[in-house]
Amino acid sequence: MEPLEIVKLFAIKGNVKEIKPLGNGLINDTLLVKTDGPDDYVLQRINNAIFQDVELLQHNIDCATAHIRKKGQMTLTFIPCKETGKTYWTDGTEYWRVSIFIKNAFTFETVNPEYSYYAGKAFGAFEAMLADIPDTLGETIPDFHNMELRARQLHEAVKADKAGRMAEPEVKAILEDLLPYEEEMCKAERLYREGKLPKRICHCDTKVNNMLFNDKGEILCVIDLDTLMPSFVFSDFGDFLRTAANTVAEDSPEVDKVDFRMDIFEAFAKGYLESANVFLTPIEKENLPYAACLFPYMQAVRFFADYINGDTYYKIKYPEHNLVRTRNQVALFHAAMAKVPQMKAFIEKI
Ligand code: GN1
Ligand code: MG
Repeated sequence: MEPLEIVKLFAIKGNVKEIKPLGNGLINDTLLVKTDGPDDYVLQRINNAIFQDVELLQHNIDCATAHIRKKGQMTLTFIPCKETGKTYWTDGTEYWRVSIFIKNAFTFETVNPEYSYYAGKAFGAFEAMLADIPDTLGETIPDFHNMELRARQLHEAVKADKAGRMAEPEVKAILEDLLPYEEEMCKAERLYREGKLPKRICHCDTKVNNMLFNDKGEILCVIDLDTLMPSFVFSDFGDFLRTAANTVAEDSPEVDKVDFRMDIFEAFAKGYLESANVFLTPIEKENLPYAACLFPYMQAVRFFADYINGDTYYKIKYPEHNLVRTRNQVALFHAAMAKVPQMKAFIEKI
């Protein structure tokens, strides 16, 4: 079915004038639907190979957006399907959903320290807002940010060598670079097993471009809620810095230009702690510098495993795209690791 036919299955207002691509997510297909009515819409095809339980995914989103709206905060509004009343439509093969396009909002691929401070406040507040949600949310991708699982998946990819890429000398070198840190990076799972680290409702995809800003640099709301699920707070803290504190984009081939920006870290950490201090435990706070290293590491492992598997997960624009992303994230990981003492000192100071 064509996007135009699909959007008409939802209770939208007005007539559709134009449909065009929107944003640059790596998983779903996103379209902007312009109408002659009061609202324009975002039409998305949910990647069902990755999100296998769309019913649960939309349940999480419906509960979270209702809870946030009840607290008077801005969030995404999903439009029900006319026939079923559910916030998604499926023909058994494809899964689609529609939300209201938020006007006068901007997304960014990079942010300055001032915007990072606002982002920190917003994500801390987002987690605080969801801390008392009465519904039970499930893991839309089970063990999504479980580093032990991601490490295991890398080992399986290496063993299976489906795309024959283990023969590339650089691939072997990257593997040797990553392996010595594996145990250290799996610390969160150990703390969890020891009962020292809680899971909370987190966003789990706090890339810079998953936030809507107004023209003053304030956060209007957090978008891309597919991965909203119980996780460690490290997810939101670490993944924001992974994208925002990198001096270049996550897929920039200019590896020698990769660095971890302390000014962004400090601004974000300050904002985050201002709003999240009310619920964070000492262990969570103490480990925020670890989170800043964990996420480049985990993303390197994920991009790398996908490259070795023959690029089956992330959308790629050219054959070496996942390898380029891996090099970049490995460089960012090392840059962040080198700054852990500075990060610790800053967290202690505030
Ligand atoms: C994916 O959908 P998008 O592009 O916002 C991925 C994230 C990665 C990110 C890397 C469900 O996010 O976990 O960090 O790409 N989402 C999923 O850019 O795997
Ligand atoms: Mg996105």
